[in-house]
Amino acid sequence: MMKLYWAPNTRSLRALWMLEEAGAPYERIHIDIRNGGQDDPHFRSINPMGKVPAFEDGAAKLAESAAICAYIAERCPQAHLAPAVGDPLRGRYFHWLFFAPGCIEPAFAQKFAKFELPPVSASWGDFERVFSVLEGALVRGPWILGESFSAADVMIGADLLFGVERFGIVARTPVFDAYLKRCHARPALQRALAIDAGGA
Ligand SMILES: N[C@@H](CCC(=O)N[C@@H](CS)C(=O)NCC(=O)O)C(=O)O
Repeated sequence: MMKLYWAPNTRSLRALWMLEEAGAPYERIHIDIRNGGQDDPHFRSINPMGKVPAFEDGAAKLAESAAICAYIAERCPQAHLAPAVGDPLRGRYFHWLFFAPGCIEPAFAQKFAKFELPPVSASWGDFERVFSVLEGALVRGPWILGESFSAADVMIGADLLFGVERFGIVARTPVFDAYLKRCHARPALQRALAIDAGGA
């Protein structure tokens, strides 16, 4: 059985949402990161970083939200959460899946910590570039790849949910609002948010 190591109101919402989309049975294990739960040796053996989400599937152990989402998409092909190997759309799928940790995360950090780097040398450019590029990619919709929802939407959607709705650091635009509305209409996200709100 797949096991998700998780804590409420954290980046593990992404993996939780993804598992709910996949529709396969999984066990959810709460790691109390606000009280040192991340120091548990078994948990550290899965993620030496001591961060949630982390994931176990038999002998497979991994962490990093985007990697977990990609793994689940392949583990549960019946849920069609990634373009098939050989489909040209798989290029853009990887592009946006990696854009979330590679560009959105550092853009958030830049905004919170208020630091400046030359956009030419910063790997994400800068905050404004990241969200204007993302908005441009979401104009067509309904999803980041067009018609098909994928693990990349879980990563992008969860980041916009935090950036726009919870932190208010990403400006609301009609494009982001419409995309988030479509995300919220998904029963899997509704279930994940309900679990998350229920706490441990
Ligand atoms: N790069 C990781 C980041 C995960 C992360 O930052 N998790 C935070 C909660 S949002 C955490 O577990 N913090 C506990 C700690 O660092 O001790 C991912 O994308 O999954």
